[in-house]
Amino acid sequence: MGIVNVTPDSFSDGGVYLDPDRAVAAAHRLIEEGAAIVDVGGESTRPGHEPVPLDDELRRVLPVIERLDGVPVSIDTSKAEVARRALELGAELVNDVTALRGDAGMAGLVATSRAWVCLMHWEREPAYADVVSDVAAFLEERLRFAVDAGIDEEHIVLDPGIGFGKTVQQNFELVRRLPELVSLGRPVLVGFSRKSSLGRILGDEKAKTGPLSASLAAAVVAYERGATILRAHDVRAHVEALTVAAAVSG
Ligand code: HH2
Repeated sequence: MGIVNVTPDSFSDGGVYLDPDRAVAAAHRLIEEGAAIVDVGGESTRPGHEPVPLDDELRRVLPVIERLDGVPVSIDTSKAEVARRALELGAELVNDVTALRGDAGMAGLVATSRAWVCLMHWEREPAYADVVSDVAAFLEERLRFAVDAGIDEEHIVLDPGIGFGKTVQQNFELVRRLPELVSLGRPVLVGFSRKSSLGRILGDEKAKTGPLSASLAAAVVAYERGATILRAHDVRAHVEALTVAAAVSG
């Protein structure tokens, strides 16, 4: 999953794709580089981000998605109205970092439109007994909620939410013990690309991002431990690394 953030403030590519022409070109480039789907987002979720009003988010993402005919698109939003308009324009997956808790209309929308949905773990004030068991229990509960709301279980993807309310060690533990999340029976998405834990484990305690080399290491290990979808900014390098990892693992 290639990332196109149509935002001024995303943690690693803020402002780069705010212009629709550049965002559309980036989406096409990511597909050429081997992405299976492009995740278009109009609101940053980085720590301390500014909430984006509905109209601004629509103004950012719709002109981009409108011009992505033929490109598989995922819409990164927690607002049902943004998701609805994106789905009308052909988006296939709703990437909701609130796991259907941010907007009461989201679950029904996904159910009736028969879209795919990614449910991500994010607790704002976490008190983990065991981070992996707690994330697994959360995802299992959200999975049940989504199915009860009429969403086809076969259309649901789960995500531990790397970097969302977790320490550096907890982020790595989630990937180390990924099989415990894979055992919930749905495809697992991992988004470690450029995240600050990568820079911090390399010795910069104040890092806001991590380098490509570290992103690739995390993606390869996540893949080996059962991740199905890797969310990444640098698609060509990820496709190359994962192709080799797949060849080595046979
Ligand atoms: N991470 C980010 C945003 N959306 N969605 C899922 N499902 N999983 C993730 O790990 C995830 C996500 C944060 O990364 P990015 O989009 O690069 O930054 P920002 O939120 O600052 O726009």
